[in-house]
Amino acid sequence: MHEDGSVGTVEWAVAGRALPGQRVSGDRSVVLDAGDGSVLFAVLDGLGHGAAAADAADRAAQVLADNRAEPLDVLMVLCHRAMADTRGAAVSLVLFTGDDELHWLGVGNVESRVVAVGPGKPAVRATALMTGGIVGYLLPPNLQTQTVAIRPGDVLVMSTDGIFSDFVDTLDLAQPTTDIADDILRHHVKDTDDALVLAARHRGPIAGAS
Ligand SMILES: [Mn+2]
Repeated sequence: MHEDGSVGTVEWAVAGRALPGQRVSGDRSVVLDAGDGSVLFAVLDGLGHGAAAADAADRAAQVLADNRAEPLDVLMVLCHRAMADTRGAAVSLVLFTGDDELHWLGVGNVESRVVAVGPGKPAVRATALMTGGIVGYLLPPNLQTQTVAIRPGDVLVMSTDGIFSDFVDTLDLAQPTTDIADDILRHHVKDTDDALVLAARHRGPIAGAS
């Protein structure tokens, strides 16, 4: 599975595949134009795998599409309610506001990182705090959205736990996000789970635009 596109100043791509032997993946991603130059990213990992996991992730994806302008903590609660009669899912939400800031909120095992071009190898500029829980089943009581800085050229990488998380050192940030996502999936996928990775680059203000 591969998708890519661009929204506002953001170029993004997603690569994923189902657990070998399964027809559907329970991992989903959502990229939504949230208005006013904002982009909402979500990566969802339905508990377990197969159709029941995909059903949980689909519910959350629909809720996000229908309520994209709400704050992240509200979106998390809406996802929780919508998945109440499903297995539930790990949910990570990232809002890029277009003004060099990211807001992020995650429950369960989806990793979100901002990676910057460093001297030599890429450097992790920020890592989202992961809060334990299962959205749809057990939501932690204090949902705290974090805000981090993102500079033009930085890449947001969100990955489910079907991806080994040691991919940062070998990233080639000079590549388009479509190649970044495909390379991470190809070289860091686990054989034991569905897998999905989303890469999004902040391109900064378009030259000549005011
Ligand atoms: Mn998983």
